[in-house]
Amino acid sequence: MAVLSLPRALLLAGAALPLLGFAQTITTQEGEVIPANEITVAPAAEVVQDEPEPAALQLTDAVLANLTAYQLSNIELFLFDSNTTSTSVKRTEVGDCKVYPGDARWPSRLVWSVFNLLSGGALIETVPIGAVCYPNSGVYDSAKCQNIIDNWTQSATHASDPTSVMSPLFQGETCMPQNGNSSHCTLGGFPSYAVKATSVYQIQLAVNFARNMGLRLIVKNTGHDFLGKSLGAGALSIWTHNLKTIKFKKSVKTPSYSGPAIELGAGVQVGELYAAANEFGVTAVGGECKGVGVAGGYSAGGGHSPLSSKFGLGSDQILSLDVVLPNGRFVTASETENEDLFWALRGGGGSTFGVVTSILVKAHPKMNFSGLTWTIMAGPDTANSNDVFWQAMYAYWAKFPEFAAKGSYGYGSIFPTGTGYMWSMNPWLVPGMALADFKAMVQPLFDEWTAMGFSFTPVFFEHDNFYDTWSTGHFPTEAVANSNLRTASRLFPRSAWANETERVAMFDAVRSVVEEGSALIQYNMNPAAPAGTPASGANSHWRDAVWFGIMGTGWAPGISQAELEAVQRKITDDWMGRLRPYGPGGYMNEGDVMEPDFAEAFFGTNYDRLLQIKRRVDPYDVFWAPTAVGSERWKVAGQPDWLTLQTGKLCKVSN
Ligand SMILES: Cc1cc2nc3c(=O)[nH]c(=O)nc-3n(C[C@H](O)[C@H](O)[C@H](O)COP(=O)(O)OP(=O)(O)OC[C@H]3O[C@@H](n4cnc5c(N)ncnc54)[C@H](O)[C@@H]3O)c2cc1C
Ligand SMILES: *[C@@H]1O[C@H](CO)[C@@H](O)[C@H](O)[C@H]1NC(C)=O
Ligand SMILES: *[C@@H]1O[C@H](CO)[C@@H](O)[C@H](O)[C@H]1NC(C)=O
Ligand SMILES: *[C@@H]1O[C@H](CO)[C@@H](O)[C@H](O)[C@H]1NC(C)=O
Ligand SMILES: *[C@@H]1O[C@H](CO)[C@@H](O)[C@H](O)[C@H]1NC(C)=O
Ligand SMILES: *[C@@H]1O[C@H](CO)[C@@H](O)[C@H](O)[C@H]1NC(C)=O
Ligand SMILES: CC(=O)N[C@H]1CO[C@H](CO)[C@@H](O)[C@@H]1O
Repeated sequence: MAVLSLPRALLLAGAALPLLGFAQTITTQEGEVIPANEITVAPAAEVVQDEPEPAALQLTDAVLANLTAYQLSNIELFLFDSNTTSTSVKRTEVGDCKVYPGDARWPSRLVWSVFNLLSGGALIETVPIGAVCYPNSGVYDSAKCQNIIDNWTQSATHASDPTSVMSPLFQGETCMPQNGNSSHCTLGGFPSYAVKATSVYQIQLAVNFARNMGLRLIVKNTGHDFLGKSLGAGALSIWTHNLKTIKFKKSVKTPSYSGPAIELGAGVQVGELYAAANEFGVTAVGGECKGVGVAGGYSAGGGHSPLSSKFGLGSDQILSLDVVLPNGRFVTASETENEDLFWALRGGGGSTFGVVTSILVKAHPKMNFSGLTWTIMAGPDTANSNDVFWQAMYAYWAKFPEFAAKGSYGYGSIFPTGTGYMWSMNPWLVPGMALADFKAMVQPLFDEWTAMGFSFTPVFFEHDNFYDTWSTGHFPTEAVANSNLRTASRLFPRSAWANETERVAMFDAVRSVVEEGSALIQYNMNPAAPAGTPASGANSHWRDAVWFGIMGTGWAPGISQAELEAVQRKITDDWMGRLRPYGPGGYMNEGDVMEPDFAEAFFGTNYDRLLQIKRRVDPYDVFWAPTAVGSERWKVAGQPDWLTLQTGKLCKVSN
């Protein structure tokens, strides 16, 4: 039999590329040379007994040894780091840039077709999400186009596409569906190919291939990232969205934890976790918007939550992680295995140390949630003058350390209306607090407000579980994918409240930024690590913060390059420049891609150790993302120094 001996059942239907099988061959045990195609070559996976998906199918030495023995053409491109010959390793070492489409060393279509065979048909050549709106794209479809335009602000539209992202700025706003009749569809910052990962072996293959060929490699889960980290021109992308395992474990014991836990595949989203936790009768930690990827960028970057004042950051929930390393090997990191990685992967940032395939997180008991919402208007023709609005805001800000200490999550947004402000609290809540206690906590502030003539109408709530608290209208609806918008953020430490003069100067600085047109999305919370949490690589600035503020602004389409530069510099240099003295930290997941000292702002005191670990596990920089640990060595070519888009070659920074 000329068929490789992997189970045929593993063959997946639907190869996405035309297979030019005749040029690719394998040699049978009888010495016959036959074409390599979906019939003769099974996916490069070994079934691992007792492992559930996605780890049930892994790329192993045994699989590669078989494929080598069968002399499958080009198999050396898929070997692990330890097995690569000097020539293939050299590919990574010689180039000044990652290999790019059009380069002599860019893989031929034949090579891509071998990859597709070995990955069970998981390779997808990129067609930008908006291409169906472009009459000359070859895939024009007016009904599909209309659907994408109608659903553009829904995160699911982008999460379910292999390459679409929710900050289109960083792909160059190319091939936007809304512009189908007036421009051409180009790839811009989109990757060239994506692997639709459903099993670990496909991720291992992609990592080995990218490393051996010197390709740019990216990881896209949902595409929520605000800094362009799930994009990259000329890249191979690993798309983790379909890794959807959710499993409840009644009792898990680690050196620091004993209790229930939930195992989450890399693609599980906040809404899916919350619904599952509700069914299991427990409370799980995630973000506020339903579409964010819990085990992806969210917990890799720390992850703040409505529950953070009680249970810490998203990354503090993690008991262990399964991860494909830059060398292609699949390992577990926990308190007792690969301890350095366990430390780094919890908060040290996505797309840096490997591809996380699943995480095991703590599950907390069900509890009551009390809180309130409001919408307050200020400005002419409203109940509040702008002066009283700011007076009221200062009174609220002044109590942040106190509210944080009581377990608050105060999540609000302030939008300039042109003549005044709209302040939505959505919501302010305290996990585990009874409504009477919550009302008592807020009363002194409300008394101050009443005395100053501030008009406000709180709407209180209490629920006996988190799912109802989250899903019954107290939180805003997730809306994404705005064009021409950029954000930045700051973490303000408790110590900034100690001196009243300095505290008021900080409030004045924030006020001045909002008065100049920035929105302010603010969070009052206490994201300290709860006692007993193992140390982690999460940004040290989180730990003493009581105020997290996201600011930023948009601009009109089609403005000149000089005007565009002015807006970008205003955000990074002027606005953030005013606030950095008070809040040196920023949040990497909701931060400024141009943050001047990103190592200090996004990682704090953990940067040096994170960098050491990065250099050890990824000496070739297989993984790179803007502002990620170790990213200083590379730069996207052709970008100005005031905004980095992902639309060019990734090249080494000359020194
Ligand atoms: C509407 C909205 C609401 C948000 N709400 C919150 C919130 O409440 N709390 C909060 O903390 N943050 C919030 N965020 C920010 C969010 O945490 C980040 O955007 C985060 O990066 C999203 O991760 P993702 O995996 O879903 O997105 P992606 O954009 O797909 O990935 C983000 C980064 O993580 C990397 N990555 C993804 N998966 C993996 C993996 N398996 N292994 C290795 N690297 C991986 C990617 O390469 C990329 O660098 C919000 C963002 C948006 C747009
Ligand atoms: C390798 O090939 C041998 C001989 O055909 C087969 O018995 C074995 O199961 C294969 N192993 C793997 C992991 O594919
Ligand atoms: C790769 O190296 C490992 C040891 O690190 C060895 O066991 C394995 O057989 C090698 N595989 C191939 C295909 O050479
Ligand atoms: C493009 O033009 C066609 C025909 O006029 C129209 O039906 C369609 O809605 C337009 N598409 C967009 C994205 O504006
Ligand atoms: C929990 O909230 C419910 C309302 O959903 C309320 O009836 C109940 O008394 C609360 N329990 C506690 C212990 O506060
Ligand atoms: C508070 O800060 C101001 C301005 O930096 C300074 O002049 C003053 O001495 C400080 N007050 C105290 C009590 O430290
Ligand atoms: C979730 C959502 O808004 N879906 C909408 C997508 O667009 C179609 C129209 O093209 C609507 O019918 C759906 O409701």
